Amino acid sequence: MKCSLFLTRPVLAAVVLLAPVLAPAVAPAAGPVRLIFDTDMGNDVDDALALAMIHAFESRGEARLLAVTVSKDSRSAAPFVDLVNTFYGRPSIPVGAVKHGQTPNDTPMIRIPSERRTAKGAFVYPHKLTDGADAPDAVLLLRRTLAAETDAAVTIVQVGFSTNLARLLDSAADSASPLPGAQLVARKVRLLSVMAGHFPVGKPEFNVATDIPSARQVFARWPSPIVFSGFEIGEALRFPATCIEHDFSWVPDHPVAEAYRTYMRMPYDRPSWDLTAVLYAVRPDRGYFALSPEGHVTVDDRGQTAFAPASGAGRRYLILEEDQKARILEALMLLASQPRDSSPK
Ligand SMILES: [Ca+2]
Repeated sequence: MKCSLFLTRPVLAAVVLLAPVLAPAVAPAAGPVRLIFDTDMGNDVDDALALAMIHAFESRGEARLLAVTVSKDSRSAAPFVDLVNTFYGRPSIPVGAVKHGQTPNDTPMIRIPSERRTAKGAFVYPHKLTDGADAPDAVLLLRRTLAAETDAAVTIVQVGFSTNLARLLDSAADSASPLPGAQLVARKVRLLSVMAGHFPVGKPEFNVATDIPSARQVFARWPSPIVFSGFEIGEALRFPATCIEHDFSWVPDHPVAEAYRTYMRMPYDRPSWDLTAVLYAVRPDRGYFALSPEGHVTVDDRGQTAFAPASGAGRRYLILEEDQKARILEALMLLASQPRDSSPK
């Protein structure tokens, strides 16, 4: 029996609207994906693995990391980002930091690698930025970076709270650009790939719940398409401790492996939340994930997200198919542990 024969037209329309979509949310970029990485580095270790992945993509000519902005208001977060960038041979990537932001604590996974020194007193992981308070304001760096790019060139990956991007939307014209923030974003950003929320329904998620007003603002007002990697995606893709123990040993001291070993007692398999947002941002057309139809994403008073299908609304969430899990996890492991360029730029 062909059930569809018995569906009335409105029901049929609803079925079509809710069917997963395989086409990317935006056309893939020509050339390397021009990335800004906005991270709450230090609250969990997946941010560090995600940054390592971005460097692998840059080494492969698939991405260009324009800037990193930190949404965790911590003295060691920006220095840790700077030392990872330096470790991969790219010490001049600008790093900005939130002012008066959320989670103002230093955690061992960012503090210890930032402070550790050799017997002769040098940093084990060299870096110039030694205090997050000395980093430029994240919103100013976002405005400068976007202003310098061509139209619709930039993909932003947000894997922490929405504090910086909400402030960017509200920013006024300045010496970086005559455009107010929302117009600057509308002109320069092609896609926002975020790790946030829980879809289609779930519990309040940390990145949203930590700064609910900013999440609401970005999810409602952001002018470009947004693709969400919800809690359930990374939760279903556990990054194996064996990868940390074996695949990062091409160098005696690896800052990301050290952060992983410091974050929790080894061995443990941490969810790959932030890594999935990077993977989609750089390879949206490789069939790793299916996409939900378009809709609106709203946030309740506890930080729980809700999705309401609506054609043209410009927000979608990733859908993980069971038969893609092993393939995605292998890609995440290979990219995150990829040795740095032998001839760094
Ligand atoms: Ca994060």
